Amino acid sequence: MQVEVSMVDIGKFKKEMDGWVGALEKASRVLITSPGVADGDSIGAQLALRRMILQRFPKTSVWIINDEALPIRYRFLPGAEVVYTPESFLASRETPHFDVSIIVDGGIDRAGRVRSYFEKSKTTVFIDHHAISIEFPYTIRIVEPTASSTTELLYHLSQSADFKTRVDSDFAQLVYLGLVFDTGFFRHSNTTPEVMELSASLLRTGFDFTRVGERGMLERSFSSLKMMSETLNQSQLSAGGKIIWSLLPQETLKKYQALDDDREGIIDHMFLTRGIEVAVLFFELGSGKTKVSLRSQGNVNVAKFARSLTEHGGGHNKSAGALLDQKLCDAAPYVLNQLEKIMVGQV
Ligand SMILES: [Mn+2]
Repeated sequence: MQVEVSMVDIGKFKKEMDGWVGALEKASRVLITSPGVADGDSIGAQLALRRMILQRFPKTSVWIINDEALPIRYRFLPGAEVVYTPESFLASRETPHFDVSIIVDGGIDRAGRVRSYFEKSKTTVFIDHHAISIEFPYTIRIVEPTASSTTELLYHLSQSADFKTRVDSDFAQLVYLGLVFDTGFFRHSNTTPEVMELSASLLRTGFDFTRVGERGMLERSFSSLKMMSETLNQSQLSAGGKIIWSLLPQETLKKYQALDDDREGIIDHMFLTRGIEVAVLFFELGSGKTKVSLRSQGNVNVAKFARSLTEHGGGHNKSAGALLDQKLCDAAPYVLNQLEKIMVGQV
């Protein structure tokens, strides 16, 4: 079998790196952010990036500010105590003025209130591994879709002559968290030989990788465990057993006092049901909108399907999502009906 090897080659970003490092040299205040609720890759990337910048430019002040509070599961990470929300940042009596602003693992369109801070900066930098992103006039774009994760891309940037970041056990575990999160513990198709080699070299720094994997990815609160149990218990099959789906209405989210990241992981269990081709989980958002999460075994391209539902849909072939302007009770039958049509046509 031919092994597909995708090398993350950062040589092509020479111009971008020169521009970025030049801006950092002159900067006294730097902002780092990520869109939405932090996941393992986005928080790993933000904290690793802060270390990279502070080691190379120790006189700079570097803030991490996200629109949403950091999920509890990530608060054990080295440096997590310096992750702010706009409220806690303003409460620290700092002014939201930054010379250089950097967004990692997704575009500024989903950065909420942090967007206004970002836009006011002289230099804006976008570092990502997603192929699709909105047009925003970033000063510098470093986007590498062959990277498994933002932390993989950042690791390579950190080892360039511009930064030469010391890879100690703290830095290594931040990069590692992004790798395990975005590859689903080295299961997804983005798990390249290079990802495994990089992980091996990170492990040699001696951090507690069991703790990073278990606390950073698998641990749940007791009420979150109960909510997962109820959601799995109520899942149903359709399309002759090819689709498994379930609902997470506001009522259930409230009953278990669910936090945003409590929704993580449920669909992964549904997806592993023998014989199914697509798993669908519907989340009711408070605003009368519905978020649809999709996972496919491979025959159905769920990114394409998500885009067919709405322009606010997309993702990867096997893992995608969409945000619908419909209530849960309308969105679920509509989406399942559309999906069944595709799957019946497929034979
Ligand atoms: Mn990512």
